[in-house]
Amino acid sequence: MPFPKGFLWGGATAANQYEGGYLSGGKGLAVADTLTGGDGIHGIPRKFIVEMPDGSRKEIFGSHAEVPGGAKAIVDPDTYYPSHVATDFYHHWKEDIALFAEMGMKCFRLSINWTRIYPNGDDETPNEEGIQFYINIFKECQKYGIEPLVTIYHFDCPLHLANEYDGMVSRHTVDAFTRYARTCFERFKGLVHYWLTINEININTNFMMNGVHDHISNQQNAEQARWNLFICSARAVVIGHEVDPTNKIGLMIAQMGSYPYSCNPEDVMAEVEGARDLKWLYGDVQCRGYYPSYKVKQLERDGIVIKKEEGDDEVLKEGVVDFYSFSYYNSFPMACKETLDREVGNMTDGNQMRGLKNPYLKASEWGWPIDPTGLRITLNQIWDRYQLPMIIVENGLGALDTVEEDGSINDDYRIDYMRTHIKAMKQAIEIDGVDLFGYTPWGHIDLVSAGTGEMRKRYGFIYVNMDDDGNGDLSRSKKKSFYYMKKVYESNGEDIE
Ligand code: BGP
Repeated sequence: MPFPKGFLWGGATAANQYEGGYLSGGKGLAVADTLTGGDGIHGIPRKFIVEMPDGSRKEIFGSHAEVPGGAKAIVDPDTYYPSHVATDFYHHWKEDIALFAEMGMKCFRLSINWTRIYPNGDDETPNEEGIQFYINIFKECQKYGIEPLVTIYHFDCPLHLANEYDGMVSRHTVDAFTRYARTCFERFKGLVHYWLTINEININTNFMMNGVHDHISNQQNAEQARWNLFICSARAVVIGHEVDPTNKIGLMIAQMGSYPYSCNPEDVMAEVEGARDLKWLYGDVQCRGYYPSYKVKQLERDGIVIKKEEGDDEVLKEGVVDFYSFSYYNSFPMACKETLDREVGNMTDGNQMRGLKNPYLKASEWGWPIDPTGLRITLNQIWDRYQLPMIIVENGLGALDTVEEDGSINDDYRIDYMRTHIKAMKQAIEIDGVDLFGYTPWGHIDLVSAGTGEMRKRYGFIYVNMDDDGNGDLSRSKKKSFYYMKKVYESNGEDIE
């Protein structure tokens, strides 16, 4: 039996894309509440509407776009924001958790909405209604024997901290996060045992995720925010262990697979350097507790001096994680400048970034390369580097679904995607001996896309009737993949055909 007993089969969501109820129950505004929808297939990006220091208004396109210093993102009353209702877990949590149990889920990954607990991010006391909302959810999970896996911070920087404090650039935000994390550990003690500190910490130093202004033009800002994020994560680990030593606390990285574009040594070296910047740095720091030599050297070369506070280096050491979690959707070839200049027209999309096309791979409707073997390679690379238990906390296919006249949704393309990726996991356990303890595919119930703000880019095994313009009664129905996943989960991964 390749999958160990007690393997955490599940599904994954994030509050800013799933919960809705954006001002209900005392919740405050997050940056995510100021991002409009886009159209990924036709290349129309999401946008922010901001107020500039001189009082003028500006539209800023692209979820990773640079927001200039002093600009404040706003909610415009005449604009539609998909996250405000999202797929309304806020009002459907009981029904949804019952469906998760029916699908055989053993684990439910969700994130706590920082602004539901602290509406401005830095309030003195937490919002009790927000805390109760999550307690109810965890108790409901308990009823079905579903283990919650909680991300403390998933792309929902409080708007107040972004607009007034430049988000994660500021120590004020780090301290506010620390208080927030402590509240989560203390108030949800005994109900939650598995935690992730910061979602996709490796793609996080921008306005959308962290309220950082000028993150492209001001490298000092970006590097300071990166350091501050590491401090936040490490402090959370330390506090989580102090509050309950049985807590298991992990990092979370967008683990893009990467290959050298060719056997040209220059392409190979480009991959070594590119992969360090993109992903390994974040594991190296959070698993080992210090900045690796290649990062120290780069900062020296670039003349960046990070502002540290007393105790920072120690907390980084103490706050190393218990396990390694990651999202995996696609891989990209990496290449040296000469190759890149030659191949410049040969790019495609992927999770949170674009990259060179790989001629050996097919792609999703959104252009994301599909690479199950890359998942096996990735599991091996992480295991070789850190020897820590691993869990895949996001993976899946964003696709256009068709509802047939009889209401059925025959998503065989999604089933194929799941089957090939689960097979790769199976091989990594059975043949390579990696320590993998769970799998929570992304958006197992339809939710709003982070990259494009679309609803029609669906990942779910459970369909939610809601479209890109906010039309739909939010009713839930089971896709063909629901039954496939149920079979896989109930057989503990034995039956994947
Ligand atoms: C990851 C995020 C998720 C999720 C997923 C799918 O980067 O952690 O929040 O959204 O990607 O991406 P998208 O929604 O852009 O299709």
